[in-house]
Amino acid sequence: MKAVLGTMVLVLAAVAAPAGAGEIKGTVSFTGAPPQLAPLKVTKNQNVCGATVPDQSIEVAGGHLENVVVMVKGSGLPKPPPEKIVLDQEKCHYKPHVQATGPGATVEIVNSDPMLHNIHGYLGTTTVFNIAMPIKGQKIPRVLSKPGVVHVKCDVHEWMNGWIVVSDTPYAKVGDDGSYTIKDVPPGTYTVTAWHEKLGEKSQQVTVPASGDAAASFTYGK
Ligand SMILES: [Cu+2]
Repeated sequence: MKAVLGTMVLVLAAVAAPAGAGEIKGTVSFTGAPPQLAPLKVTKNQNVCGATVPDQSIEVAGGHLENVVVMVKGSGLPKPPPEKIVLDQEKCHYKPHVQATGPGATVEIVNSDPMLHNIHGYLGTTTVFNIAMPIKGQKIPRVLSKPGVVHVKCDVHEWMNGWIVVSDTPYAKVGDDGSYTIKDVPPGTYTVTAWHEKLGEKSQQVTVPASGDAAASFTYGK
């Protein structure tokens, strides 16, 4: 009886934790003085949006570079599950400025402003959505079927910029503290790539051991 119970426990343990799946963890830092970006001038609908909006194209806080997405690339990786994300248009900027998801995800596009935004998403030069949203509180879903970096712009307010990174391999958006964790990576050697809208991509190889985790940190700036 004891032997049978022992076998059952082993089987349950194997189901609960996929064999040897590890995590890739690290930080994304910025060395040197962060660039001082002038705020962007609002030339339309100032009554709602104010005179300027912050330039979010390079944001550094506490030595960490914000708005970075880290992806693992290589063979044998699990596909990220489709999920639902939200992209809000509020006071003439996109919230969040950068987000990441997997292919098949539904993005619910929201207009929180009492005037027209025309949200236009590009994958390279291809339009993936192009929607006029004149009504406050309007919500329109769109499916992001293809992997790649979707650049979101507004045809009414040319200073508005946002990004949705659609990754068909495991990914993580770097948190406010500059750290990230990519979970459930099977043992193997992969390329880990950090993406930033303006400062570009940085890659390195990592090996996730048969048991345990791997580390990959990135430094931008000087
Ligand atoms: Cu707009």
